[in-house]
Amino acid sequence: VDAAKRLAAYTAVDRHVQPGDKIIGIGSGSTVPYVVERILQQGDERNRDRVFLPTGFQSQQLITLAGLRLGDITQYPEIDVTIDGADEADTDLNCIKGGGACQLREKVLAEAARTFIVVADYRKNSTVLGTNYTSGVPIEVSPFASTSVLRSLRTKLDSPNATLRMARAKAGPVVTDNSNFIIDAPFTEVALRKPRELLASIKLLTGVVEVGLFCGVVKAAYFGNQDGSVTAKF
Ligand code: DER
Repeated sequence: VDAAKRLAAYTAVDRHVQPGDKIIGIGSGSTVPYVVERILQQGDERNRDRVFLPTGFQSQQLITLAGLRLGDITQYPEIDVTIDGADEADTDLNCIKGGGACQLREKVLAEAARTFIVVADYRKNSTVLGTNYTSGVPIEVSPFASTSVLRSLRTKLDSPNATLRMARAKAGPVVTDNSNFIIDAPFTEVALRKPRELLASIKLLTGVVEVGLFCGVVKAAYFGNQDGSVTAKF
């Protein structure tokens, strides 16, 4: 799986991080370290006058530990290219994101980018969302509203198994980089076949900060395969 992640990341960087690209968004998760690895291989000369924008604390650490210059979205509101992972992508490049609980900042940097690219291993390459990623749609919510959002998801949006994401290495719920909670909400295949509509209906719930459905924002997705090939979706 790691070889597949590296393959996807290297292909994406080689095709979409050009010499003229100076403002670069770096996503979150276990695939993006290979993106940074490949960018470093482009050499100090090329990276010296580039700025790298993070999508959370992990991404920030990745950039600083690589010795790359850290920037902020408030300084650089227009990004040349953002590359990020995904939990799943369908045929139309709609994605479920938020397995790493970073989807708010990820979506801000995805929408601010001229080009937004997804990189993943073969397990994320689906026809319909929810086929391979079955934990549910990650939804960032205000802690104050988390109980009412849970109730609305269960009673109004047909997600009876929606649950608050609990931390493993910390007592209590997962707390995001924005001091919010995450709810994972499984939906039916029928609902996930219309991700834009589902996204809109979830966003309307009071207390929802951001939804881990990325629709109409991915320019291309690269999936590393077990046989050493790469599948590209546009
Ligand atoms: O939370 C996210 O959307 C991250 O990009 C993450 O889930 C990507 O998954 P990965 O660890 O397989 O790259």
